[in-house]
Amino acid sequence: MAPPQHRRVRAVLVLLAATALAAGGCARSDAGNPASAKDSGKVVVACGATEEWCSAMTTRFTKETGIKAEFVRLSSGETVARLQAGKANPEFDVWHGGPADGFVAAGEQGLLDPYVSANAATIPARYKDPTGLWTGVYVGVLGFCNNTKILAEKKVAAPRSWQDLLNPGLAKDVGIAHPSTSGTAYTMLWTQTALHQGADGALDYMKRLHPNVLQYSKSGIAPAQQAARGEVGVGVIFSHDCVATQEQGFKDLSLTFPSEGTGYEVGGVALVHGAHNPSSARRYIDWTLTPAAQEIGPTVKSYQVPTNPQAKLSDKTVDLSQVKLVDYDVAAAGRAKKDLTKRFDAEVAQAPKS
Ligand code: S7P
Repeated sequence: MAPPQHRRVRAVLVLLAATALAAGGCARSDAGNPASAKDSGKVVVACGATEEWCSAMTTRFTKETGIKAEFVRLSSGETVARLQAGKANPEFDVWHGGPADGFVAAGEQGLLDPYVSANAATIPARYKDPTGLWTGVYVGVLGFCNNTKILAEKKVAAPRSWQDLLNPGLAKDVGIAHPSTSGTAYTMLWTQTALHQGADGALDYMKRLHPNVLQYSKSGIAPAQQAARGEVGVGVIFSHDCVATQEQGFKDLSLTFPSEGTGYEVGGVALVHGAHNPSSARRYIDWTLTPAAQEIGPTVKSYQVPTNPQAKLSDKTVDLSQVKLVDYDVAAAGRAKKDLTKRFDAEVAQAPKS
């Protein structure tokens, strides 16, 4: 038997080893627990609107809170792919901007964590998920962004219906994005689902439109530039992106809306699952819902409709009561997104042009 002082030393060593083990075990289990993850006082944002909007938002947030904010501008489908790739070690803390059906699709894959901000109380119920998976920050409406000069040369009137868009006189003269990457284009695809009572009718419409499509761009904003440069006669985009492009000096652009009814987005904000900076991320989300944050858009030519009823409207913002809207079910659109975009790719985009 060891002498008493050796027994005491051994007891202390055992105690130290046990403490170290416990601490190590604790650190290992904390690493997988977003609630107790460390927050380094910055927020990394996957941002779905324009570069200018993303930059203005993150800059102002930092100015008002002292919390550093970085962003990467990504289209909707790209964001879901990046969140999926980084699921075990997320590169983003918040997703801000882009149609909410993309957020629903991400939620289906466990890529977002619910967060009900106290500031969400002022946002109307139709513009937020009741569990806090996403909260709406703006609303945008799809429209036709027409290059009047090109259409005059072709002797084609500016389209005023989805039916008009099928005019053979517009062969290869319509710009839209690919719904797998673009939230704008997915909004258009789901709009057809609403107008044609389901996926088969929607895909049938998109097949008939296909000969008129010049190319399916990656980003939903690209068709505005295509129309502005005269590469196409019509771009199917969110109307505020057409207004912003007109403001860049492209005076030949005109805006029309489809008479059958058009689709709309609720641009979202959400907490990324397992975010490395969860408290900063929540503060960022809280802030995006304030009137002050939602009034920043027009300062950088982004004229979406704010979801916070207390935010002031720009006179360039579309009047939702003047546009016929389809019944757009964001949750259903999001749940269907994976399968519907896959079908679109196989049955429409990859089909040979006639
Ligand atoms: O320009 C702002 C805006 O139209 O950009 C988003 C738009 O869907 C572009 O992203 P995609 O490339 O994914 O289509 C809208 O959320 C936003 O209003």
